[in-house]
Amino acid sequence: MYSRWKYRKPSPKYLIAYNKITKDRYLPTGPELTQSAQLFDISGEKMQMILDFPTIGEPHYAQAAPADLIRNNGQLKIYPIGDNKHPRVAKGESESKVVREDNKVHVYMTAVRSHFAPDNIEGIRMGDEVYFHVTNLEQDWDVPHGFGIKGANNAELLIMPGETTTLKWVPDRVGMFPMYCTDFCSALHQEMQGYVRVSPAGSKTPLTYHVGKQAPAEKPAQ
Ligand SMILES: [Cu+2]
Repeated sequence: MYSRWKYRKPSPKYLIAYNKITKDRYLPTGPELTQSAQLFDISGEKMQMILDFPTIGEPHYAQAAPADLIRNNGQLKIYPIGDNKHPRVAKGESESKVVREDNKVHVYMTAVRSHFAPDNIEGIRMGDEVYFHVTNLEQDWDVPHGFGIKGANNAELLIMPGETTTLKWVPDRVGMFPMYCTDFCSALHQEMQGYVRVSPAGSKTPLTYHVGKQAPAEKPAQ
């Protein structure tokens, strides 16, 4: 293990230069050019540039850490799905469901390459509050999924492998609303989508939900 103290000390090996002016360095793409940075090895007799790269915005501060400090210290790659204690988790597609509690509708949804379950929901009514509890079933590194629904006034979700997060959505009009994955997850990312139908207040449209194109499962209205 590394002691923290060790890495509070400046390294005598490297120097970084942040450079405001980059004229003639990069392709002329507009009135402003990107800023640049350069990393030097200063361990020898003569300093040597070992990396020369563009940076975003005005460069001011930098901190460097040895790669091993990150690599060897409990790097988190996934959240084990078995340890997920979220009260509205769906640990598999068979646990996905939509449950009405008065005017609150809880969608227990799963995301895995490359679909949501359920991905088609009917029976939401004006006046409802819809809570999408989306569980990312992936147990592989670097496969987050996103979730967004058209008309949501807050944000989207970004769900790490094994995690469950919730988006609240209050429909403001009757109609069909697409929902979709908002984080590129595979070549079939664009297929991670579905629809929610919102009916008028007081409508008798039963709450149904299913995956894909098959006929709605015979699930009783709740
Ligand atoms: Cu996705």
